[in-house]
Parts: sequence; C-alpha cells; structure tokens
Amino acid sequence: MESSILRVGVVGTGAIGRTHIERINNKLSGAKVVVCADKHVEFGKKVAQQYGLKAYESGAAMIASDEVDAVVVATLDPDHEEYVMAAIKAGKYVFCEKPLAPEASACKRIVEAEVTGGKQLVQVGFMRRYDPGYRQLKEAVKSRRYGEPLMVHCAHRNPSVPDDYDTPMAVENSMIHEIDVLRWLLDEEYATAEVKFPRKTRKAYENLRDPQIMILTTKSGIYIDVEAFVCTGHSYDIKCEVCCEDAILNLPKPATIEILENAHRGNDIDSDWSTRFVDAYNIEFQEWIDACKEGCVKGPSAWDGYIGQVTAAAASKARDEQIIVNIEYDEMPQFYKK
Ligand code: ISE
Repeated sequence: MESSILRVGVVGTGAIGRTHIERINNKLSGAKVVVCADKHVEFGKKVAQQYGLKAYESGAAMIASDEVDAVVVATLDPDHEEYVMAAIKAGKYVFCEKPLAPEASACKRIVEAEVTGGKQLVQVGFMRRYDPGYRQLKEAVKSRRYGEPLMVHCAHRNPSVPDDYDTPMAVENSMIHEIDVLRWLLDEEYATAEVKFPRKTRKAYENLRDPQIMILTTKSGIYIDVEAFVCTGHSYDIKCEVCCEDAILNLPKPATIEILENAHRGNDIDSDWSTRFVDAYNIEFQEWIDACKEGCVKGPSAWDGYIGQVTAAAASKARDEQIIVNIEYDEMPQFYKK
C-alpha cells in the first residue's frame, strides 16, 4: 500500500463532502477519491460527473466494493453510524466528519463494534487538533514551562448560522469543537458542565438563544469558559487563552497583512470556519491518508468521538435544566490506550 494510491470513497456529497473531494484530489498526495454516493442519488451522480468519479446508488455498496480502500463519511449526522459501521464491517479505514454520531449511545455502539472487530479503523473529523496554532499551544502547555494550567477562556464567534440552527446546536454543533480540542490540549477528562444564557442578541432567530456560555471543569479543577456567539453579524473569531501559573498563553491568530487606509489601521480576518481552518483541514487529511497507508489510526479516535458526545449531552442537560451536571464516562477500553 505504501507507494500506491489510496482509493477513497466519499459518502455524502453535500458542501463538506465536495470540499473533501477537491482537497484530496487537488491539494494532497497519496490518495484519490474515485467513487462517491449520496442518499439523493441523482444529486450524487451530478457530483460524480462534475469531479470525474464513479457514482454508487448505495453508500453501503460503495463501502463494500473492491474499488475502495478507505472511506470518508460526510453525510448528515444521523446517518454517520450506519456508514461507519459498514466500514468497520468491511475492515476499511473510515474518516467520519464530526460528530461521530449525534447520540453518545450510537458512539458507544461504534466503539464496541471496532473493539470487537479487533482493529482500530475510525477517525473523527475534529480538525482543530491539526490547526498549527492549537498545536503550538498544546506544546507550550504540555512542556509545563509556564506552570500548571488553571483556567481557559475561549470564544467561538460566527458571523451567522443557517436558519435551522437552534439553541442546542451551540453546544452540539459549534462548542463540540472546544469540547474536543480542550480535552486534547489539557490532556485531561472533564468533571462538570454548566451553560449560562447572557442577554439575547436581537440578531438571533426565535429558536436560538445566542450568545451562550458553557462552563466546564476538569478532574484536576481547571475552570473553562467558552462563549458561543454565533450571530455576531460581523466576524468569525476563535479565541483560546490558557492562564497558567506563570504565564498567559494565547492561541495565535492567522497572520494577515496590516492595512493602513483612510486614517484607519487594520487587518483582514476570516469570515468563516472554512477559510480560518483550511490549513487544519489540509493537514488533517494528509495525516489521515499517510496513516491509512502505514496501516494505523493516529487522529481522534472513535473513543474521542464517544467522549465528545457524552460531554455534549451533559452540557445540553445542564443548559435545559439550568443546573451543574457531573460528567460520567465509561472506562476507556485497553484497545484505545496508546
Ligand atoms: C460548523 O458546523 C463548524 O463545524 C464550524 O467549525 C464551527 O465554527 C461552526 O460554529 C459550526 O456551525
């Protein structure tokens, strides 16, 4: 496998699926998307034609086919489980967009199927772990050169969100990124979750409480606050400040030129996540391709996907009942211990 091309099948050809097809086929090395499938069969066929791929009418048939070495799942969230399970059954590496599945119980079924199958095959698309800035931050925290981390202050601000985005999605669709990346950054499990509602912005839809603040604590007592403000109307802005005993560590902003015009000094900033995290996506997929060819999974595992959903469920309960929820995880199977 090492020198040959990894043949990838993509199931789910919506916007994110198509960016993954373009990325793998035009920017990265060592793999090619050769086939695709979509529940909306005619749409899938159109996408296949546009990118010069073979279309399958069924995702399951595509995954089982000899034409595919590895699978990317980019369908709607409720369909992730079905296709990830099919890939495990076929013994193929599978990259599944976040979340692994909307319910923690479905993530648990995936974990159990993978453990029973005896080989780690699943990677979850938590791309922030690949952002060069978060990687620098992790190195700095891990070195303990600045003392123990005590508090983390984060912001997750979107200029706007689609009109089906509602109150639960702030945790389940947006802050799920912080839930994963902070656990990885601090190398610790969470203990409690709480969600507060500040005054609602006039820009939010009726079904959306915006902004929200999620408060997490870790087992060692680190205190984390994450502001999700998804209808700012002006910018995409991601912040992460780690207060350690001896220094404050800040997530670097992507570098852009400084512009002086009309008696104003400023910098262009990203207007959404697809440009802000483009390097993270490229690095994530290149490392996934390389690992598949080496015969292993190095990125966020099915277990990380399960932990993310258990934490999100606790934060959702905390939000709905306006209480502090203790977070309980199952014991990590030996299989995932590195
Ligand atoms: C979106 O689904 C993403 O995954 C983006 O990374 C995130 O910033 C945004 O808030 C979500 O809606």
